[in-house]
Amino acid sequence: MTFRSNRAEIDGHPQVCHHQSMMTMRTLSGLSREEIDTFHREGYLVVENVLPVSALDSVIAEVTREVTARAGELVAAGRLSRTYEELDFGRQLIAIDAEARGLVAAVSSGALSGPAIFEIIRHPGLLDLAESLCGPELIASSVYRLRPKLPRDARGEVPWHQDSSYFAQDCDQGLIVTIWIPLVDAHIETGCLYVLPRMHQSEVFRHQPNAAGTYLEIEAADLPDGKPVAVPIRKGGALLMTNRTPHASFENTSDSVRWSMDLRYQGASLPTNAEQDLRNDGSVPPACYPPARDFLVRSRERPEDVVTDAAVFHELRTRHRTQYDAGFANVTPVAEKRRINPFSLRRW
Ligand SMILES: O=C(O)CCC(=O)C(=O)O
Repeated sequence: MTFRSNRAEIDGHPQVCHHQSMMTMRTLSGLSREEIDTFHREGYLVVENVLPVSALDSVIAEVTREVTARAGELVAAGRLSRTYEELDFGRQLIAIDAEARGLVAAVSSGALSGPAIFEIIRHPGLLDLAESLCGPELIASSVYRLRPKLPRDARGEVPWHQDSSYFAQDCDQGLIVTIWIPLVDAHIETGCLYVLPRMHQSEVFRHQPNAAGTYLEIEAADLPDGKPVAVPIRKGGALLMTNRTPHASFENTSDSVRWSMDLRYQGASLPTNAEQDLRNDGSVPPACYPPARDFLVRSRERPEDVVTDAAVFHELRTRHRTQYDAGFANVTPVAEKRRINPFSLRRW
């Protein structure tokens, strides 16, 4: 397989994370003591069979509707020959992208925020995992990402980075858990994630924008020595990482799209804008990632403030982002949707 220049040296043979494969749904709610210890020691943890296929299939159906609707608009505008809706989830976007490249960006990242996406973010199985690490007052971050990684497409290759490189420095020492979930089986050929174990104990390494200006990356010279581990995950499983765990994903050499989502959670003691709208004077409440709106997703102390309505979720995050962009005159044109938000660039 092809690795990019900023990968750690791995003698051409990545170590592969082998985890117990259970065919039945996990019954344990939350993480065991041993799993928590592993997470804190290694900086990552694989949890299998945590999401029922039905919950993921709802997301797939919602994303497929969005892709087909947007493709329909392109057909109407004469920019696409047909919607390719007869193709399956792994292939429809490939066929569309071959004719109209803009559609991938239009559905990627945080562009979609429908009810099935909201239900996955607040799925009790995932919240139990997040609670085991972040405590019972749980904030979900609006910085969730939907990622279609197309075959042999450099746009989907994510260079080595720590998520903290995109966040406010005040949050470096806190824990923001990333829960990475594949919507289809993710293995080495389709472009699963790679992690550098035990490096999360270090500081945040130096990051720079990559050549395309789409991601922050740790350049080879700044990458710590260590043996990357490939982390294949089956549909229904999850990879948990800290905000300082270096990770990357490389080329999809299969012939089908690797769809995944990465979700983020933190405890209420870290800076968060979950309770605050943007101020009228345009100033921005402190948060680990101010451009996006957080929201309370589980609470024993204030259950009445937990966001449980998909329409409220959609409205909150859309209004916040619109006002943030307007206030800071950094409205991101559609063509630039995949560029790094100026907030994250300020740090580097
Ligand atoms: O899904 C990928 O390929 C990259 C994910 C990632 O970088 C993240 O979850 O922070």
